[in-house]
Amino acid sequence: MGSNSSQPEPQPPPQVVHRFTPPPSLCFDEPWRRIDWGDKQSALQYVKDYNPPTEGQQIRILLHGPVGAGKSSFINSVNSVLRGRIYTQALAANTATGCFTKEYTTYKIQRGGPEPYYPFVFNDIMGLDPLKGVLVDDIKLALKGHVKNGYKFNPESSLSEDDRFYNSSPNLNDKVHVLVCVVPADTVSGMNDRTVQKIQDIRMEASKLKIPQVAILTKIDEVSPEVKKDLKNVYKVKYLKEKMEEFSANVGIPMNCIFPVKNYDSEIDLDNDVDSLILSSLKQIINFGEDRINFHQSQSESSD
Ligand SMILES: Nc1nc2c(ncn2[C@@H]2O[C@H](COP(=O)(O)OP(=O)(O)O)[C@@H](O)[C@H]2O)c(=O)[nH]1
Ligand SMILES: [Mg+2]
Repeated sequence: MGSNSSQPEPQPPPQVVHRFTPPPSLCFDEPWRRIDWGDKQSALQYVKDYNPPTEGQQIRILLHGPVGAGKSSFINSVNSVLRGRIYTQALAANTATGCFTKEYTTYKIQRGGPEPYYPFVFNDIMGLDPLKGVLVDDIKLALKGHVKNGYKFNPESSLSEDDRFYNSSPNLNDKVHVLVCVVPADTVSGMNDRTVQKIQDIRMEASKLKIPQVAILTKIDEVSPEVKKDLKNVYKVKYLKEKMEEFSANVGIPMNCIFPVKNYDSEIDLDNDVDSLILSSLKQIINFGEDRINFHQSQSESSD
């Protein structure tokens, strides 16, 4: 061995790993919207005790948004909060890998007690991809209750009246009562014009049918270190408020119908703050759904 053998081998410079680290956010001194963080129990009880005005009635909540927005996670999070432990697979069991083949599925949440399920149900639709998403015409059919469970959306052609999955005489429970647009906080600014147009088209149809509309801004923990550290900062972080305002201005959903949430994504235990935010949005969604049902009952349906 030569004399060089004791020399250390030249090492390559340490690799720099580029990871997206959100900058520290500017915060308001006081939250601009109130959440009673210490009293999750009353919001939970409100939802647990909720019953629609007429027996047998259910509130159908349709979530639409891009693949990966957090639609399934939101349904799973609601299921977890209401059932008191983390559920990750139960309601997403039939999620197909390809977005085109995803079936229209009604997700129910077990209640326990004399009523086996809660009187609100969820459907989700991959509706915002301008090229590959579910067609706006199919979303309109879903809103009116014409799409039966199990239907596989086809991005090329919409459901026809002679299809066995076409429900030609939808009842009040088949119709959608609240339309929820699910958008990740980090994509609000990069949304292309066609996506915005698609959201507006769907909204316009829902408005014609007098269906209330809500937006849920997910993944708020990923865009703000303050929120990641402490979810209670959600209504203090200026950046998040700006994103909500930007989204509101782009698609026309008023600020008081936009709710930031953090879904359960990797947790194994429930967290009071995560629960509180989920419950706060769910309570509003239920109230909007009830308004829609009351409207149905006070009007003879002429719109559809
Ligand atoms: N950090 C974080 N991750 C989330 C949140 N919501 C969803 N995710 C993750 O985002 C991914 C896509 O979510 P998913 O619910 O499958 O989206 P879907 O395609 O709209 O149903 C999953 O890996 C989730 O764990 C959230 O609020 N925060
Ligand atoms: Mg999904």
